[in-house]
Formats: sequence, C-alpha cells, structure tokens
Amino acid sequence: MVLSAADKTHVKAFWGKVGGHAAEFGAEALERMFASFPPTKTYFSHMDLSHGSAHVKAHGKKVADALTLAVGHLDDLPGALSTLSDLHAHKLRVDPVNFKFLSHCLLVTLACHLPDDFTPAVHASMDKFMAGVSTVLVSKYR
Ligand code: HNI
Repeated sequence: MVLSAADKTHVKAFWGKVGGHAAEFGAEALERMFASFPPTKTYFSHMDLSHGSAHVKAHGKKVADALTLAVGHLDDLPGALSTLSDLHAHKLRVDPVNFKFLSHCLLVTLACHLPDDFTPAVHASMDKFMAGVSTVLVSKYR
C-alpha cells in the first residue's frame, strides 16, 4: 500500500481538521466496532465496553495517538509503528481481519463528524492510510 504525494497531503490536512477530537473519535470508532462486529469484543473482555466507559475512552485515546504518530511519519510507517506491530502480532495476536473492521468504523466516524472535509478523494486517501497502518500492525505475524 503506497501512498502517493496527493494521498499524504490529503491525510495530513484531514487529520489536522480532526485536531483535538482525535481521542473522542477513536473511542467512537471502537464503540461502533464493538456494536457492528461483536466478536471484536473478545479481545477486550477485561474492559468495560458499555457506552461512555472510561476504558473505551482511554483506549480510544491510545489508538488516536498512534494514528497521530503515524500521520507524522507517513514515509516510515514501519519504523514509527514497530513497537505496536510487535505488540499486536506477538502478544495480542489480533486476527488481521479485525483491522479492516476498525478501519471501516474509524472512516465512518470521521465521515459523520467532518462531512464537508470527507470528500471522495480524502476518503480514498484515508482508506489507503488505514490500510497502510494495518499492514504494518499485522506484518510480524509470520
Ligand atoms: Ni490495538 C492495544 C493501536 C487495531 C486490540 N492498540 C493498543 C495500543 C495502541 C493500539 C496504541 C496500546 C499499546 C500500549 O498500551 O502500549 N490498535 C491500534 C491501532 C490499530 C489497532 C492504531 C489499527 C488502526 N487493536 C486493533 C484491533 C484490535 C486491537 C483491530 C482487535 C479487534 N489493541 C488491541 C488490544 C490492546 C491493544 C486488545 C490491549 C488493550 C489493553 O490495554 O489491554
């Protein structure tokens, strides 16, 4: 998944619009994932996944911060996400299919909150960005 120069420009500009809402959007994406793809909840059985839970809010912030880091390193996603990649592959062993679910739910969340900025071109670039992040996070499975 190679991001073109235009993709990188779209992703950086769009994430700038997300701004201070990143943690809140991260939590909403998780809530949507748990609601629409219930098996994903099995990875979080140690957390309270009810609406508005502090666990989901805290985890949403962690995911959002990782994405902010990734946006800052679009030319070196493997380097920027190396530790997270080890964690998801070796310790958490999250089935790769779930990354598509979370990516989808994040895009839906972003589209709901920033409809004017989420143009078809930005949508396509953000989809490629999430696919790139997901590829890195599942890259150490074998
Ligand atoms: Ni993920 C922990 C980022 C996809 C299940 N995950 C993290 C952490 C970050 C993170 C950051 C916290 C690491 C730490 O504490 O050092 N996860 C991301 C990102 C994506 C992603 C950026 C994809 C875009 N994770 C997923 C998916 C699942 C998932 C798809 C399962 C459905 N992640 C977990 C679990 C943890 C986790 C489980 C540990 C949570 C905890 O605190 O116990």
